[in-house]
Amino acid sequence: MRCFWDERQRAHAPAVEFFNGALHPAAEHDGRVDSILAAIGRTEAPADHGMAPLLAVHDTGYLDFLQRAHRDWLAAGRTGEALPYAFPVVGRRPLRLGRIDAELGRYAYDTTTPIGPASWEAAYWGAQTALAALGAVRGGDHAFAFCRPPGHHAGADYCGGYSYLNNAAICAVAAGKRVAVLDIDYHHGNGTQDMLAGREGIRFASLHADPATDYPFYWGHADESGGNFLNLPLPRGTAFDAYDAALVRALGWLAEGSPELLVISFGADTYVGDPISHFALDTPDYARLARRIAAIGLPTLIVMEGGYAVHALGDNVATFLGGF
Ligand code: SP5
Ligand code: ZN
Repeated sequence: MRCFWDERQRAHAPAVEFFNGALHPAAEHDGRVDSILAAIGRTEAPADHGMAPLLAVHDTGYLDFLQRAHRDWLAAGRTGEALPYAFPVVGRRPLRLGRIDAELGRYAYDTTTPIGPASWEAAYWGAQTALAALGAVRGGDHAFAFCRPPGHHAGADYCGGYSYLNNAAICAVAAGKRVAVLDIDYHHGNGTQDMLAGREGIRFASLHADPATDYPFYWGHADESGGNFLNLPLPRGTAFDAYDAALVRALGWLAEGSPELLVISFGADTYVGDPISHFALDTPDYARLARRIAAIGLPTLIVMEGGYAVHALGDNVATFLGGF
């Protein structure tokens, strides 16, 4: 399978994230890169498709903010990475915001997604990596986009969950055909759902930890399905058999849309040893999942999302890709 990666994605190297009342070492750190690159072998660098495919799904003000946020942070006399601490309550009226802290809260929904000096460049080349892999799939093949930072928690005008640009949504819309988007990261793909809801010709299905117990809490509940999206939350402890049964359901529902292309948001944080997650898939299970998905016979773009057990991450990714 052709694999795409751009070295500029490495420069996003967050040090810390804030949750449960304390700063923790960032789970989405640059050590994930070598684990995956060593396991997948040869990669190709993307061409530059420019801003147009990003602007097709993201808000102009948000993209402008991402590009200048860290400069504005430094200009305010801060050091390190920009993190929000105050957030507008849902339904507050739009305001013209001046101070960087006000804007950070406006364009983010959590405190785990720091913006550093190289975050925009890394996210931009992550999106270009996804678009290059999409181009490779157009020939009728499968391709893997090693995107980093991840994308599926980012919405049209917000970052969160270590995500800044939604690579899967960018590609689903750029493809310009009937697309099935399958999200099999441990966490609900809230940004992708928000961006693709109601889009003609696109269906979105997500398997994820029950948001009653797990991040991102406010999306992905079982009764939050309808129209062009389907949510299948699963309890902590879910292992292969129950996961596979939900996958069969999701694939059947996606196939009803007669898709011409499958986009997979792939997270390896469903792994039993993941440090921030609570499912129980083992390394060989990723090949079984891939074979299940490949059996539907669609050209497939695989986009990297989460996965934090660095010692096993490369193996899990390579095993998944090998199953195709
Ligand atoms: C792309 C992706 O996988 N983003 C995930 C963001 C999850 N952030 C959750 C932060 C809270 C983690 N709680 C961990 C408890 C460890 N004992
Ligand atoms: Zn995840």
